Amino acid sequence: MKNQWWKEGVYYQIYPKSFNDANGDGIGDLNGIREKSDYLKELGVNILWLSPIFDSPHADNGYDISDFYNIWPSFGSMDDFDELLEATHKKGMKLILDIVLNHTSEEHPWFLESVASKDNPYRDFYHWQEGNGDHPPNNWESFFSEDAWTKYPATDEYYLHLFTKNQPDLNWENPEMRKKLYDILHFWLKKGVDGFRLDVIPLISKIPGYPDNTFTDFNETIERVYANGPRLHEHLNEMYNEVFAHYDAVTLGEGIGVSPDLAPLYVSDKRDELNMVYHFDHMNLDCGPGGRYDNKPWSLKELKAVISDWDESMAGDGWYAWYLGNHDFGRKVTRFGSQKYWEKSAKLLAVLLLSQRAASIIYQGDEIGMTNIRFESIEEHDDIATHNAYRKIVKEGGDLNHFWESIYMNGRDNARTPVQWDDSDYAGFSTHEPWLKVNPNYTSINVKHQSADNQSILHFYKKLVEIRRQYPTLVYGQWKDHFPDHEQLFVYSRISEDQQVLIALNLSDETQELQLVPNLGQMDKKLLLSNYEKGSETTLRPWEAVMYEIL
Ligand code: ISL
Ligand code: CA
Repeated sequence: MKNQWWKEGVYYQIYPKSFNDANGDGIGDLNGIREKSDYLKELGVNILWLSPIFDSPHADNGYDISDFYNIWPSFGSMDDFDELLEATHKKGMKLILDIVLNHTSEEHPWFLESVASKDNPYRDFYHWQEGNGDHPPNNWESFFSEDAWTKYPATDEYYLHLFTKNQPDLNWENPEMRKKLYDILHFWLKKGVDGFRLDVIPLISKIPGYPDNTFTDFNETIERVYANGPRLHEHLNEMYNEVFAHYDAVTLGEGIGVSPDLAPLYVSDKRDELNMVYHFDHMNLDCGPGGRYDNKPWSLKELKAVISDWDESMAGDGWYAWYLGNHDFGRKVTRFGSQKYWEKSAKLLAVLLLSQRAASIIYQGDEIGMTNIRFESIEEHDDIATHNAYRKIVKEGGDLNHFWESIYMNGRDNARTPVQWDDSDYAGFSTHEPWLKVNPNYTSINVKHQSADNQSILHFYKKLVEIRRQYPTLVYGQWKDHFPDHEQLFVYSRISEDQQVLIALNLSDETQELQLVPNLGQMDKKLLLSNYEKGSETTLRPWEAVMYEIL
């Protein structure tokens, strides 16, 4: 297996709207990111991923692009972007952009042309269909709790949108449309960006004839109906040949609907499609049959199985990216950690994040253990997905208490509250009231406090990122789970020819016996990292995490 910068780099995802506001209007911006480039450099991350920065009406916070060639004015200008790119490169870091090629905004000029008439040359850039009598063309439901088709009165036809009606899906069957997308990618790559995170890329090829969905489980619907369409791999291969073959740039696909069995089709070295995908299998562990608004307990055994299945699938050929939260989910410490052992569990999760055979992605604010927030009412929420789901549950008379508990655990706004820089007003994110409420715990959880405390979560992350750099076996080494069935302990090794690291994690509020690891006491070893002061070799305390080099 070939070593590559994009495999071993530590990624840091920035949600620009919430990262840092330089001009005091309550909205994070590109200059705000540039102001923090020393902070990021010191943290040790080396690839920055920016959630979409293109011009957009922000119905879905930029995942609805109206102009691929310009920056959203609230984020800044193209000059600001060029300066950010230069500053990032000067500091030895790379920058990748998040781009949406499955759909545009309804305000994109192509769509405005497309709605105008049935014979407009842009008509075929989107999916237009006649209704079924008074009904939409089929029974598809969008990801955001509404019909996936909306009727446009002027021509009496429906257009397809797998997300909100503000996000019409592009028709990849149309070669001119594809060519225009490739031109966009070339434009940014020529500017010097180091790659792309490709939003919902598995969804670009639709099943011809748009047959009805017969699955009741939404995840199954995603995998078998919306994602992995018949021409998907043909399109990805064409995009590679037309665009990415000409640059040293990374492609990270958002692997929605991608199982470990299907993943090699996307990322095998032999296929010239994408470099990596990130999957959703662990993100779905706490979702009941009703999906993300139907929260249920998760188990460690299932999490281990997810990691093991993916590791096995990618072991010979291919690579994936690993994360424990992003802008679409609850904060990882609230979801997978412990309330009682907040600090210990945040550190343990950092180890879990940065010790897999995959590219690690840190989500902004996780390096200080930012937590979920409990909003008082639906009005305080911004996320359109949350609003739609709420409307639906009210309409259908569903269980509102369960809905709120699910939102508290996994609502998307949890991860979108402003980054907590210090304990001044608005957490030092802005001098103006931010677009989304600051988590009230900013007075105790913030970067300033943790920078000054060398036992903090922030310092722990720095150490860990450095260790991952010093121990390539943590990136490339084989992965071996010692006790796949244990419900509290997660003990695994990373093994290469000349290096071996043992990782032991206790994901519970109780002390656990560790003699489980045969001969640990007799082994010649060096403690690389621990989240308690003095480690013991026979027990692991609540949420204790240790990493040994086996000599
Ligand atoms: O998992 C989800 C729904 O069950 C989502 O939160 C999300 O819609 C899905 O992961 C796809 O995400 C991406 O595309 C969306 C955008 O809203 C998300 O922010 C983006 O990450 C539409 O562009
Ligand atoms: Ca601003």
